[in-house]
Amino acid sequence: MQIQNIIADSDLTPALRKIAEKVFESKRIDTDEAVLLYREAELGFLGILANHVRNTKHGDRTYFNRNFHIEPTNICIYNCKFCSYVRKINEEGAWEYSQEQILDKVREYDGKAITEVHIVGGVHPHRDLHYYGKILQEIKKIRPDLHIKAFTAVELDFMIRKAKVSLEEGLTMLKNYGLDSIPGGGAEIFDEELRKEICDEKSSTNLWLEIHEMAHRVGLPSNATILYGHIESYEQRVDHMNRLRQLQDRTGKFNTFIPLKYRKENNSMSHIGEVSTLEDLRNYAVSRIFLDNFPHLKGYWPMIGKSTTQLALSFGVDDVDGTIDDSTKIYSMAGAEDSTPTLTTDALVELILKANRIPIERDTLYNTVKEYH
Ligand code: V47
Ligand code: SF4
Repeated sequence: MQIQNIIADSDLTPALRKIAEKVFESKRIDTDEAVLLYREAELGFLGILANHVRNTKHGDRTYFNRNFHIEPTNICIYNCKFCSYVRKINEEGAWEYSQEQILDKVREYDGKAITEVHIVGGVHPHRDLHYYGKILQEIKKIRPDLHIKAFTAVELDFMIRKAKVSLEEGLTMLKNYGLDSIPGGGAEIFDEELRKEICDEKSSTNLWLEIHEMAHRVGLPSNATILYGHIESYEQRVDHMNRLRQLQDRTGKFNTFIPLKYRKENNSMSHIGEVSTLEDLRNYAVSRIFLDNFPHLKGYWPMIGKSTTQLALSFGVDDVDGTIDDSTKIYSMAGAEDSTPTLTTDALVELILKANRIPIERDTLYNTVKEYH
């Protein structure tokens, strides 16, 4: 009923009506149509379309997992302008955990029903893939069942080059050491000009895409992110998603798209400020509508806060990430809503139930661990 009403709405421009028809017929929208949605569509219209896509894929099912983060170091050779986290060796505030300290963090979860460890950090100049690979190997000895999701494409690029092996060899070696999948970070924004402006030195767009394509080919699924809400245009957001949609058409091994809202504290782009919650919701919705071949859309709650996460469940989001016992510092240092990002499983379940959705505890690959009613 709602669908017919939307299409019959006389206030709707023909172009928006055509988009609505496509979405309700499960047809793909093109890049111009996605830009038009950003520019012209009302929030309610976007919500109905995105919610339709979400409900077609997942109904009310809303996923979370039990995970913890390890950030081995914030020492990094690069200087991304949006980064609040990076330090140089011996600079105040720099940290690097030893191998033993990292393993101790894993041991802290002995006996706890955690299914995933998420490991990301800075690109340390002295560490290659064998250094990190051996840590993964030791983690698997302590906890063979734990899924290791580790290292952004930017970290992988450096550690593989440092070990002087090809991408295919490096990724295969890491897989053999114990790597199970790759997180979505380091994508930032693919437009080459803009990438030059905000993170000139880090791995190029083509390399990011090549690493994920190769990872998929050697059997490592991955996620993808976008850093939005800074100086990018709508066209550049759509271009970013289009490159991901094309890659996903070839491999089908991306699980989740995660829009990351630029946070402004303690970095050299602070003067730009931040976009509104309204813009966050619009962005989730257009992402859900455009990325028809991505199974999941993640609203990363430590970044946007709990109430926006609940709202986002009506704008295409079906996944809220995990019950992060350990704190991730990437966002708290950049001024995210939640400076101590921890939620118990009960609290996360409650958050989803209060938004009238069904909480599903999942593993990293979206197999159901437990359904909550
Ligand atoms: O690539 C850095 C972002 C990313 C800021 O795959 C910032 O499940 C906002 O990719 N404001 C790393 N964002 C984290 C990441 C991630 C997070 C959660 C889940 C998954 C997953 C992946 O953090 C970086 C960068 O885009 N970031 N600084 C900032 N000031
Ligand atoms: Fe280094 Fe990542 Fe920060 Fe860029 S965003 S400076 S690559 S830690």
